[in-house]
Amino acid sequence: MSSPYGLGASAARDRAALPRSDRFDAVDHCIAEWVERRPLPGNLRDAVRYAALGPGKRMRPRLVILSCEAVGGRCEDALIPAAAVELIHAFSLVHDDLPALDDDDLRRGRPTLHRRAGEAMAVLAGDAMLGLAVELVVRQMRPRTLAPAICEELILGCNDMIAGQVYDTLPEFDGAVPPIERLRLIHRNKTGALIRAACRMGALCGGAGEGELRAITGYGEAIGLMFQVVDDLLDVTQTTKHLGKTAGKDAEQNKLTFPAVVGLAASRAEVRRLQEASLALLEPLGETAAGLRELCEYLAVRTK
Ligand code: GRG
Repeated sequence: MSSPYGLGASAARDRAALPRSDRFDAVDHCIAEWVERRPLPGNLRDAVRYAALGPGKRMRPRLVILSCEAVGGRCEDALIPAAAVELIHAFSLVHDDLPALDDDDLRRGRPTLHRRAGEAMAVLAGDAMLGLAVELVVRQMRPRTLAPAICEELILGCNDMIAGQVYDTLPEFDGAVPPIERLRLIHRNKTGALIRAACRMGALCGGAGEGELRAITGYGEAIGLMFQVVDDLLDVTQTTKHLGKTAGKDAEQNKLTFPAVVGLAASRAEVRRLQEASLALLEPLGETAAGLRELCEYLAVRTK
């Protein structure tokens, strides 16, 4: 049996479920506790809980924790940025689904937040999750001396993600820029920036040296692009039911995607190239980077 999007024999094992671990569950506890503790109107709290604690992959928090461990740090040192990056990610999904942007009804196999709680609440809950993420780091990051650097990474990643969304949905490209370059710019910002930030925050929490931070940054950039190429492939090869979000949306909206620009075979080859590049970047880190290696291999063959 081959992978549903043709990534070869290793994908025959459908690794749709990521390995569970108490240290990843701790991220949800951290978000839940923060959202419970922070004074908020009850309906806003419910909306934030629905969006931030729904059945997603928690890939960005995993990257924070595994990057911290890859440079010799401990999971608990990375929990606050791990929770913060998931709040930013959840904000981006809620706003991305709004009628003014993607206008989607389904997210994580459930109604989108604006379908459930109305458009005004979805806008405000997205805004709130952005604020809650920054406030969480400012108030709870330990050691406190790391808070400015973590905030900087988080907000740079968030702002680049928003820029990427503009390149994707409201572009103002010079006609001379070839589609593949536009596409790389969109993916690097829209999806890659927050993934890169997740990796860098984890490395900073683990006390990475210069060389380690460079390796983890390169890894984050490579898997950020790989993640989105796989996402582009899944959009054309999977069903809405399996994905838990509307499939075929990119083609319907005439989006620039890897399959649309270079075709399916070259997109699959790009995934393999990026997977190999990511793994090569981890080599100098040795055994402590085993978790990042495993995550990279899963992300290359994921089916949702
Ligand atoms: C309107 C102020 C304003 C901001 C909008 C919408 C937006 C900013 C950014 C969009 C960024 C975006 C949706 C990028 C797509 C990245 C992507 C593939 C998301 C899906 O990530 P998964 O698969 O989702 O990790 P789960 O559900 O598993 O967490």
